[in-house]
Amino acid sequence: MKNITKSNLWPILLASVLVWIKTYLITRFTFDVELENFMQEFIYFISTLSTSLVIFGLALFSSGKKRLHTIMFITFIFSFILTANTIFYAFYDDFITVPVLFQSSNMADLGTSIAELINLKTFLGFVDLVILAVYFHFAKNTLNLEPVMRKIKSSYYMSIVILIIFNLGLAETERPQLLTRSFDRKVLVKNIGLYNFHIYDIAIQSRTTAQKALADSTELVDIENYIEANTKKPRPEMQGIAKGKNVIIVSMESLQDFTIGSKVNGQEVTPFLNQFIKESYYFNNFYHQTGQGKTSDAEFIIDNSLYPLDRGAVFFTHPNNRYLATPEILKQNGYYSAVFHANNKSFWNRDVIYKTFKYDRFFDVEDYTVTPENSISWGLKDKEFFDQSVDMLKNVPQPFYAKFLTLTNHFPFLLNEEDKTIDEFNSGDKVVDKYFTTVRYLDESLKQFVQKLKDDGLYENSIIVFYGDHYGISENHNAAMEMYLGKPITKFETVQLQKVPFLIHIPNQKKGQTISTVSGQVDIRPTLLNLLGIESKDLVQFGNDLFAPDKYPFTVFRNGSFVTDKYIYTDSKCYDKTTGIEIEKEACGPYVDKAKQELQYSDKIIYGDLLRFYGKDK
Ligand code: GP9
Ligand code: MN
Repeated sequence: MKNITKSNLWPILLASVLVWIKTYLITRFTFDVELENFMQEFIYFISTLSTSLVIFGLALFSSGKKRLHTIMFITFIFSFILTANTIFYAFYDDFITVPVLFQSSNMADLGTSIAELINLKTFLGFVDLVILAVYFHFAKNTLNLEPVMRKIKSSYYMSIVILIIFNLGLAETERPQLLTRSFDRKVLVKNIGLYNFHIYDIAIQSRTTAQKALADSTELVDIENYIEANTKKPRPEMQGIAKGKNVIIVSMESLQDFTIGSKVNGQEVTPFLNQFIKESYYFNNFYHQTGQGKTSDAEFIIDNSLYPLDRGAVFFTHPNNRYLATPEILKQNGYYSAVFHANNKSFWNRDVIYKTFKYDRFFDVEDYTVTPENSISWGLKDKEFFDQSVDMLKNVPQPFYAKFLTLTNHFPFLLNEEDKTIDEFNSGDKVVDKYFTTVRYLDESLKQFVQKLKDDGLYENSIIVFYGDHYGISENHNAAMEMYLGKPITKFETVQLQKVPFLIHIPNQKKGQTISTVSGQVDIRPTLLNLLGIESKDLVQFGNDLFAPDKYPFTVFRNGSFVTDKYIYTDSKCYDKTTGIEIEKEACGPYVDKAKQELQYSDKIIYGDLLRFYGKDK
């Protein structure tokens, strides 16, 4: 031990450890990263060590006084980043991201209160800088500042690589798909540490910026021509039938269409929806089109009629693009828009992208009364959620566009005994068995919701839209699903299982209609805008009005699979839709290209931020 201070690595190791421990202590007590068990605490504890070692390692390449200056400089940068984040966090309850640095209005907000936020504690962020300065000053003549041998440098970095792999491995087991499904910045910081989070953030940013920089307005012209050629005329008798009405749109968490009309142990799974469908327009060939962004992808598709991205969640990767989302279009027509969701506002980066979409108000978890009694699993129970939401909705200016995101029917489908009103299924697969009980709970909550809208006088003037956001039961549960459905789940069936319920209810509609057009989430926006009588033919959107008499029977999934009235294409195989039998690929041929084309166009819009040219390109 006595020799370590004689080693030429000593100043570097000392500075790394100081930054590491300082960061751990300060962030642990300023950021509200909820660490639930020892493993999470351990991951969080070690997360900063590798970063500080990597960066301070730069000092290996200098010697003498220069090495000390490099170390001091790096310590200053770390201290600055840490302190900036603690100040920012105190105000925004969030971490700094690259786009935030360019949001001048946010910064202005911060500017006014920055003085109040700075206190003595703020300077703790610089404590190691002071320690090092004093120590280096008095010990400079005894420190070993000789050049470091190449061999030592490589083993130094090799050990860090091992440490990083160890850290990421632990984080991945604790939080699978951390980096690909990173929605909550707190979750990221909790698992990879503050500084690595910034590196990750910069990497995402530079990828975005590069693609955007190369884009030009002619690309949008091609896409607009494609869309124009594919847009069908709306049905005149449907156009404007809901003019001036409020829109209430509900995301039904993980609800798949196979539950509609189905039973467990002789008990109906969705009695309310089965009834409501009879009084609504119900689309029974409607598919979700989400990717890794799950609920947020569904929201993205519905508000923009664009496809989500092939990887990652667009809410997270491109929240600051120019979009022309439904709230913005409706705002131009006198509407107020709001989202109701009793979850942390930064989940899926919603707080940021909702501003981009021009939502006027986001009622997040802070707006609700959440207690251990009224919540389960992911949070506030849906019945409570709707109850509290409608009370708030009463004060929202009309006409409004209000979106409600439910939560209880989310994997792992937990429910208190007293909320279970039907039996579980009996496949032995817990997930599938419980799913039916939470679906039933969701169904009951929707019933109460509609009733409360009626009781509170909001029903008469509102159209009600329900959609399933994405699948609830993944392919990992095929065996149990085969037992339930009584048939083998082939690739063909898997595609059919991506159907989610979608229905539109016009107030006082008594007679429903089941419409079997092949359709998907991209079609919701054009359909809605036409019902509201809002001009939409020039919009850049891939969906089509589902009431249009000659709607093209074609729905593309995010992975390139698609469904038409005659065929299903998946896993590079073409199936006859009526028999489910694989047929020669040529039959699907022309659609394969169209599917690709459409997805590529949509990706180009997002990666190239092409809508910033909208309206200026002609
Ligand atoms: C949480 C809710 C569920 O806010 O959106 O997310 P999911 O995992 O379904 O995307
Ligand atoms: Mn969801």
